[in-house]
Amino acid sequence: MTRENQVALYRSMKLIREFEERCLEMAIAGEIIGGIHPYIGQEAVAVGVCSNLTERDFITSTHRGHGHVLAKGADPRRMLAELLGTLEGFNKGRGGSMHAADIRLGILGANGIVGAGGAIGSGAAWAAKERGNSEVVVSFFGDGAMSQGVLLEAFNLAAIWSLPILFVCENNRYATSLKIDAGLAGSAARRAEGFGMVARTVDGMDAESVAGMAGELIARCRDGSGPAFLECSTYRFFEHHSVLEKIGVTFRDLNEVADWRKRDPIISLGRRLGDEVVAEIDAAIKKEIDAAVEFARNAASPEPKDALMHLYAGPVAVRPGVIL
Ligand SMILES: Cc1ncc(C[n+]2csc(CCOP(=O)(O)OP(=O)(O)O)c2C)c(N)n1
Ligand SMILES: [Mg+2]
Repeated sequence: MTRENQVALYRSMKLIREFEERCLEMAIAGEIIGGIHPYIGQEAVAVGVCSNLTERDFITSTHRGHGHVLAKGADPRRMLAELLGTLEGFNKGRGGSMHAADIRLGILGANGIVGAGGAIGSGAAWAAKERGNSEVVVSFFGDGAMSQGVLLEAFNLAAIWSLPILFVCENNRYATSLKIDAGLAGSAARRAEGFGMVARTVDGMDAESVAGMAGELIARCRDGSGPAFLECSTYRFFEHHSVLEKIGVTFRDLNEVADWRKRDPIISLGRRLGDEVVAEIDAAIKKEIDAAVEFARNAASPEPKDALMHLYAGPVAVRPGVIL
């Protein structure tokens, strides 16, 4: 990988880390109502995968979605404004953390329903295939989604119809408090192979490895070879949700958490880049997130009388003469 690409990966991971650390503080302080699911620790997955996408490609995301949305190019100012429920958010504050979406960038949304993004992604991939260009879809989900019926149905249709979609399973070993051994029979990647998909596993704590492996699989999707599956071995550094951080509840062995923290993807890549480059990028990102916080805090909230506006789409022209 070129140094320029390594710098881009580092920059994008650091942006997510700084954004999420600030969000976690704001959630614990009660400023982000409803709290957040922090993505801290898993940055290499979103960044490595999305480094292979263009603005024309699509992603679907999860309840732990901030990292995916930022890695796909969303503006952190408008994203934070969304989390604060303001009119400057890209969904006018109606989406919030778990439904943040910037459709113009192909971000089809974070999603509060575990496993649902796989079905939405397969639909988008079907549409892309109909359009006949080389757009692809990436659907991110957690290990917990692997046992949701809707996701397995999406695998089936994607494989039967040979859709241009990469399914990315972020195996962080837990679904809330449920350890993977107690929640998932067999292996995620072997299950995907059962649907006839090419399936690979990768070290999800290393952005360069993720970028390389995702690049190969996305290229296959783009050239019409059908869906593929990537299982990324990763770990979240904080608790499942900010409220658990606030009240100090943990479901995990703290030695295990400490061991995974030693494999911080940002520190590892930073070491390869050197202190000077890292210090410069870190300072620039801090400024960018400071500005995002100020922007979001100054943004206006919707009027209570408008609470029900912007919740449903108006008529959509599917194609000339077809309006739903
Ligand atoms: C269909 C559905 N069932 C249950 C929940 C409650 N829930 C929210 S997050 C979560 C755990 C998901 O685990 P995983 O998919 O591994 O993602 P992670 O939180 O580890 O990123 C559960 C069970 C939900 N949101 N949707
Ligand atoms: Mg999980």
